[in-house]
Amino acid sequence: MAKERYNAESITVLKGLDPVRKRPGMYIGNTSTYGLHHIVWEIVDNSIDEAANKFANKVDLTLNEDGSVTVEDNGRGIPVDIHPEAKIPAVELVFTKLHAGGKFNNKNYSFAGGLHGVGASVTNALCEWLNVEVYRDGYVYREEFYSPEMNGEVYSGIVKTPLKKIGKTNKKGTKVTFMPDKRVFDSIKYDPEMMENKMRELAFLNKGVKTTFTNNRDENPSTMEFYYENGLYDYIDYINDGVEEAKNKIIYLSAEMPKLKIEVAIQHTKTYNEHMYSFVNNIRTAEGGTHEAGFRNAFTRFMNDYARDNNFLKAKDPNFSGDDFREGMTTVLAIKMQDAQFEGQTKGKLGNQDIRAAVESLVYEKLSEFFKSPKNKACATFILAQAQSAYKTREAARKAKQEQRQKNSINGATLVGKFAACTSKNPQECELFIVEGDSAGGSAKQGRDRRTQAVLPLRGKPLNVLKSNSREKIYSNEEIMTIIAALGTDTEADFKMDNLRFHKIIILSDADYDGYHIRTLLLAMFFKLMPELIEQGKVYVGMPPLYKVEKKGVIKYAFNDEELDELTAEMKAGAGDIQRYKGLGEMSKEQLWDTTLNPRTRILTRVTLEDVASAVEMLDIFMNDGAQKRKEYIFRHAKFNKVDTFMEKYGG
Ligand code: 28G
Repeated sequence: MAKERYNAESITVLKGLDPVRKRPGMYIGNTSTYGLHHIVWEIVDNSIDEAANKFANKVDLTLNEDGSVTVEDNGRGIPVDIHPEAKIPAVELVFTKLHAGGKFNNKNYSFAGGLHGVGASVTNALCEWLNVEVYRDGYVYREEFYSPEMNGEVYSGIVKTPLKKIGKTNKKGTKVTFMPDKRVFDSIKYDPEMMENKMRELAFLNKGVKTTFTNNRDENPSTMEFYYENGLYDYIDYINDGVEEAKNKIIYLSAEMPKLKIEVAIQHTKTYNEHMYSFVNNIRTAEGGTHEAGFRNAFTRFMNDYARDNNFLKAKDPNFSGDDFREGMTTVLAIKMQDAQFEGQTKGKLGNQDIRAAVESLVYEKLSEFFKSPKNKACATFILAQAQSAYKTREAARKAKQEQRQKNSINGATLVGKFAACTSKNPQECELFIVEGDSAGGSAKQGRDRRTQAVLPLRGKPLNVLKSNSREKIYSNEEIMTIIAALGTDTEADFKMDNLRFHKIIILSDADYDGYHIRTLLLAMFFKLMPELIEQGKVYVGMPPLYKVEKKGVIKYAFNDEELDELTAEMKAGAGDIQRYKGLGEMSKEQLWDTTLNPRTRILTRVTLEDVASAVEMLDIFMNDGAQKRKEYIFRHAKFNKVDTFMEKYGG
């Protein structure tokens, strides 16, 4: 990469910080936990950019006792010379002007973080105070900023003490300490575990860079150091550490072009799921995008070519599918590029179209090199054997499914009797209640709004799909086939969201252990066969009340013990006025309508992927299946998308 010397003229847009204070959400998403951490990563990213461009090899993050945060790197130090147009020190520009900085014309940096690219001034704008020290050319420079309130107005991030040479040093770099403003943020509670994970991740993604995380807010202060000589190679090793099944050799590839850097590590294990962790400019792209697509195309195409060249596939054999090659595959893909465009719901998807072909051709080329070596023949054989068995399983599943479908005549016979359809054919207004037990099913059928609410009673417990990897078994399970038939979407590779007959799928089970187990089994089934339904928020859990309180003809319901206490006090009711529901089956059709079915009064909880992850963990099999899967789940869900409350509450 070409490294031009910084020149202050590359700064073009200069704007004050008031807009940031007025509308923080526009710049950092929100002013709760997410936003609080965002302003920290904003600063850390600047250090990492300096390191990614090889000017620094150490980045430290510290939570201080007083709630302030310190970030330090050993880079060149932010320039302190006076900017010719702005007539203030360059470092002051960085912290007091919106959009000031080389990042936005990409002259000073070859690769810069995209999502966090709004700059250090945003952090300064949202702090009570911020101090920066620059170690450069043998001197220590210091400048202080603050956000005072004068005449009822907050002046954000203005200079408190102008830039001053305060001493000599032989070190170089930048140190920033800041106190997030309590007038802006809901709270100043950090998530140290997430910060630790992020610093570790940054070390994996930037090999040769040492990152540290120090927590001095804890009773027992601690420092963690992360350093990985082999980058993503070490990352894969870390991710697959707990896998007990056989593991293939790690494939490690890296390639560099003038405007694109690719690093990828791949490892297959004798497990079933695929895990892909992709990053662009150190930012996780959980929603994928063009770089992932390019990588997948390259991998599938190369492995099929290799299989043919080495007589693994005969002339008349069809190619393996991408899915065949991805069973048990873990990939970490990290690219660095200019002008990354992030899109998607959570800005976690790379949109740059030209990246697809670039990644595809580079990865194909590097795979060819890797597998040219006779040393890596066994590595290829492992993958091809795995693909072969995946292919066979898939074929068997397809056949079993087809046969079963004919037997079941998916939309017809078996659905009648058990399943009570609704009369509306408009999925936008239709709801499916999956109800535990025939008696509750009966009340629900009678109590529902027949036009929009369909009811499917479950007799037994649905099969634990996580325990059984046999598609034959899954697709001959009566409960599961009935649900699939009712939904209309088909499953797995054949899944079609467009055919979904209900915009809400509501699980109604009792508030006891069996009910909880049934709910968990259903969630596991949705997760394995139709994860899109959960991803797109179509699955809900209904909440039946636990108690009925009846006094002088007035009936009220309580959903938990606290509510019961409130109700009995309010209604001056005694023990004799309280009925505890042992199950949905005990409710009359009217009661069921009032408490659980009626969209105006019921309580629904939308199921998230995190719910499923934690529910699924509870299943015995999951425990048996080893610590690795748990670890993968926690890794995948807790790290990047941590939610405080697992269930998002919806009021009807
Ligand atoms: C410690 C916490 C956060 C940084 C640098 C190094 C340079 C730099 C940073 O310049 C261009 C200059 C001022 C706007 C670049 C030093 C070239 C030569 C740098 C950091 C444009 C960026 N010498 N280290 N910025 N700016 N570390 N760590 O912020 O005018 S930011």
